[in-house]
This record gives sequence, C-alpha cells and structure tokens, in this order.
Amino acid sequence: MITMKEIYKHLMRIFIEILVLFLAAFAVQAENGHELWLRKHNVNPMNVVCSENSPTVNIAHQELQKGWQGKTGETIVLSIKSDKSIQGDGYKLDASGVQANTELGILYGVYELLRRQHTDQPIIDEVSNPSYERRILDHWDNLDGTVERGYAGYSIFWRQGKDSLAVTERDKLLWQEYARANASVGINGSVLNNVNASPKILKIEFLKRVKAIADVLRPYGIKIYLSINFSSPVMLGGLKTSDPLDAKVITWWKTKIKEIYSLIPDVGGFLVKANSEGQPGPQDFGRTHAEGANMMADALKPYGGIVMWRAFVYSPKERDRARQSYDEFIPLDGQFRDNVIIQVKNSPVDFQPREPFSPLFGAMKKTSIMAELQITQEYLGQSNQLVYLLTMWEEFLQSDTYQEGTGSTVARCTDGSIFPQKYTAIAGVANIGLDTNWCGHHFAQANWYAFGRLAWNNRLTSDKIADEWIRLTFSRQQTNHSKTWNDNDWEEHFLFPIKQMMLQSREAAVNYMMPLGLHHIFAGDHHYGPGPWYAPKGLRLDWTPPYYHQADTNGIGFDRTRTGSNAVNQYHEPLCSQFNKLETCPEIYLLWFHHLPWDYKMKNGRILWDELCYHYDNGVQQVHQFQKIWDNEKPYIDTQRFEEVQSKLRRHCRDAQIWKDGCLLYF
Ligand code: GCW
Repeated sequence: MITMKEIYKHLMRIFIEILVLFLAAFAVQAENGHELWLRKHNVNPMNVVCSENSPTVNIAHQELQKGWQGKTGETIVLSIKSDKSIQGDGYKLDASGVQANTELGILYGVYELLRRQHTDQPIIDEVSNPSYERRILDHWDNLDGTVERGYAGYSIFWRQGKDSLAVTERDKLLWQEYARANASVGINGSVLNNVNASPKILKIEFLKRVKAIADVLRPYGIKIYLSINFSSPVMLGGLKTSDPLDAKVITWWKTKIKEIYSLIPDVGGFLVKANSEGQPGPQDFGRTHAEGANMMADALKPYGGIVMWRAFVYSPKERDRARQSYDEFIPLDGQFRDNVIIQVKNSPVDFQPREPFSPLFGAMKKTSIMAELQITQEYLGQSNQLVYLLTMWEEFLQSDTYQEGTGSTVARCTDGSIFPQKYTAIAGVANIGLDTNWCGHHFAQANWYAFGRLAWNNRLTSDKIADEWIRLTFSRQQTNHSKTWNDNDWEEHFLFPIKQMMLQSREAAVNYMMPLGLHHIFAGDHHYGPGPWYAPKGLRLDWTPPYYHQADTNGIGFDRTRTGSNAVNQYHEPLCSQFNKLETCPEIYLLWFHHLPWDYKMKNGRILWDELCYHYDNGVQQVHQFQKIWDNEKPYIDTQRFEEVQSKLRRHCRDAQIWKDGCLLYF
C-alpha cells in the first residue's frame, strides 16, 4: 500500500527535479559573455606544492585549484629557480609543474598549463619566453568616463558625477576581473587614460584613484602607465611655459614624478601624444620630439620609468600624410635616451582595414621602437561587425622590412632580435568598457585575447589563436537543447566553421569597405560608414576621403611612386622598387601606391573597375555566408550569445551592402 506520505514525497522529488532542471536551463541561458575565455569548470581535486607565498603565487595556486582538469589527486610543483633558458617572466612547463625565474613566470606558466587542459592539448615539456618585455593595453579612457573610439560602454576606470573618485567594492571587483583576464594571456601593462590627455590626471585626487587601481592590478603583474599632457606645467602647475628645456619646467616634472612614485612605486612610465592632432608638444617651443621625450625620460629614469613617445604625427600642409611620421622621426634616430621607445602605429596613415606596414619599422636603427595596434575596431565596423583582427596583425608582423636583408620581419625589428633594444614592447588600443560582455560584440573579445597571446609570442598564428579562443569561450558541454554531441561532432559542426568565419572576416571587411589599397573613405569623423564623397567646405583636406582615393573621370588611387609623393622610397629595396613598379606591386596595395585609369588591366584580365565591383560584391557575399554559418550553430550555443551575435550579423550584412552600394554608386 502506498501511503499519502510516500505520494507526497514522490511528488516533492519530481517538483525538485523539475526545479533543478529549470534552474540549470536558466543558468545555461544566462551566458552573457562576462566570463570571457575564463569559463568555470567542473574541477578535479589536486595538490599544489610551492614553497613561495606571495599574492601572485597565491593566485597561481588558486587558479590551479579552480581550473584543474587533469587527474584527480595529481601534484603540481611550482618552483622559482633561476634557469638560463628562461628569460624575463618566461617559464618552463612539464607534466610535473612550472618553473620560472619570477613569481609572474609561475603565474603565466599556470595559465598556460590550464589553457592546455581546457583546449585538449597535451602538456609537453616546453620553455616559453615572451617576445616583448612589455605587453600593454592603451585605454583611450577620458576622466569623465567616456571612451574615445570605445564601443563597449563607459570606462571601467573613470566616471562622471559627485562620487566619481570614490573607490567602491564593485570597482575593485571589476578591476580584478580585468587584471585576471589580462594576466591569463600575458598582458602586463595598462595605460589608464586617453592619449588625448587631460592634465587633470596628474592631480592628487586622480592619482589616488590611480593608486587604488594599481593596487588591484599589481598581484596580477600589471603595471600602470599614464598618458600625460605636454602642457601640464602650464595648465596644472601655473608656469608660464612648458618648454622642455626651461629649468622651471624640468623641476616641475621632476617634482611631479617624485610625487607619483612616492604614491605608486612601480609605475611603468608615461605615454605621450605630442604635436599631433592639436595636442601640445615640444615643437610649440621650437624643440624637437627628442628634446621633449628626453626631458621626461631623464626625470623618470631614477625610478625605472620609460617614455613611450608616439610617432603619430601629421600636418595638413604636407602633400602625403603617409610619409610624415617617417620624415619627422628618421632625422632624430640616435638622439633619444635609452628609456624612450617610439610607439608607431602598424600602418603609415591610421589603423585602416588594410595598409602596408609603417616604413619606420626597419628604418630606425639606434632608437627603440614598438608597435601600436588597435584592438578597438574604430575603422573596422566598431562593435557591430564581426572582424577577427589577428590575420591583419599577423600580416603586419610577418611583413619583411629587409632592414638587414631577407627575413627582417617587423616582428624581428621590434622584439630586439635584429637590433638590441633596452626595452621591448607592444601596445594595443583596448576595446574594453562597462558592457557586460566587456567588448560590445562577443567576437570582439577574441581580439583582446589574441592581442595578449601575440604579444607574448609574436610567431603564433591566427589559426592557432582562434582555435584556442573558440574552445575556451564556447563550451561544448552546454546546450539549451537536451541534445549532446561528441567531440568530433562539435569540432566539425561548430569549431571549424566558426574558425573559418573568423579567419575570413578581416578580408571580407577589406572587400566590402576598401579593397585594392583604398583607404580612409569614411563619411566623417565617426569612421563607421562609407563616404568617398565626404568633403565639407573648410575641412582639412587630409580629413576628407577625396584626398585619399583621388578618384576622377580618369582614374583612382594615390600616386606614391617615385614620380608621385615618393613614399615608396621610405621602404628598403627590394620593396621600394616592388611597390613602385605596377607589374610587381601586390594588388592588395595597388591603389595605395598607384593612381590608375579605370580600365587598367588587372593580372586576371579584368579591368580595374570590374575588379573593384567584384571585390565589393564578394565582401557582401562573405558576410551573408557568415550569417548562414551562425544560423546553423543554434544547437551548439547558449541562447543569449546566439541571439546577440545573430542580431549583430544582421546589422553587419546591412552595413556591408551599404558600403558596397555607397562606394560603387559614387565611383
Ligand atoms: O585614428 C585617430 C583617432 C583619434 C585618436 C588618434 C590617435 C586618440 O580617430 O580618435 O585619438 O587616432 O591615435 O591619437
């Protein structure tokens, strides 16, 4: 006989089971991307042996216990022991544990070990050393909380309002999550404010907040840097001049720097945008970039600080903007202190979908030089378009400058393998904001991830990094449908198509925006949609698209050959002649270097105009294809991220069509 009590118990059990299922389903659907590539895992218990005890090593320890997917009960040894094969914060990894020269090396080794487990790669014996000593995110965050060229909400560091400088527990938690994500991919520096810098950053109340941020970031190995305004002595200090050779100005900077270091002893240094786009600089006082940078470098030197001095300079009077930073900086080669690094954008004009590499790479021989990449997609669809940037950065870093003969890639010209540099570094303009998913577009997270991985190892491929990111970011165990699948199924139907989509996405953007070497044809300062016609009266010519495409009834393209602006001459041979000659100029850079008639015959026999149409149309088709791929992935992905990406792709398709129609109708 079944009693009422048993029936009641049975019903309760069913109710609880349904509740659990419901909650589980909800939990699956509540994927919002905030965890980035650091998803929670069902872990196995394990042991860590480590004689050190410090905040950084403790993080390594906890990470192992939070993420361990190896055998239950296994023991991992973390040891700080110097070894000649390990450089800087590098590490040695094998199945028994991690060895490093520094605490940070231990942390990086642990993240690598876990990454291997989470991406199903074997733990092999390896020594891994960073390609660049400093791997830095540049935040273009303004002190009122807005972010210049930020497409993921307000700043995570600054805000507006009455209590804007009060440090809350929520702030600290967010900064810690940010620091952890960065450390997990090897990023070790953050510039906390916009290069269009407000002098206010050096006021004590702001410096106190900087200190609070630095305190949270420190255990994760992240140093902070500040962008400074060259006019600070006048604007903040009340001096009459900011002339870098003026004794009072020098003293002002020394005193300010002393104050900064007494508050935060491990500041990495300064980032400076000088005499560029209206920012003040040494040239306002008849001084050179070297004189300006050296004055600051001298003041920072006793504290181990460096100056990252940007080479992004151009003036409206010059005939070819692409030539200018080379023309201005080459004569200064050899004049900079050894704690100055010239920070050069990857390309001569400005982070366009495709440009050749900046000729400053491979030209400076007695000055340290570092690359600045743009992770935020200012010119690549912002947070609406799915564009995986690594293929672009790979193309850039692997470009041969021929500085010291064949094989002098940009990577090797910046990581100290060709000319020794006291400091090596690479920077990426961050795409991070207060949006729940940090980057505005779920796939934009891949660019943050990829930047860190590439900064650690500049030989990693786009394919490898995309593969890792997908495996870490999307779980194969979770689905909002009760369906399950095996690894092969997941790889074939999810991993491979998504990876292909990512790997093609930058080329697609080039196709529907600016194929064959076209560049900077946006309708205005938003840098989003097409506007090859955009030329308001009175606007600086080099801020209007016709300056760049030079299209008229006869033809299209910017003549930078020897008979044009002669920008080709800034490259070493054989590149210089290769770019100069039509027959040898790579077609991807054709209209960058040449002005050609519309009926110019391409290598494939088509005329230029037809080829342009073909590229624009191809770009649109590629994005349609991405949409189809994504639509098929519904069973493999949680609802929220599926729908959010689906909706972004809808917009992406419309944008691509608008680019094609806008440009082709105009041309
Ligand atoms: O590409 C331009 C951007 C500006 C930016 C500038 C720079 C921070 O449109 O917003 O200013 O580059 O890199 O300094």
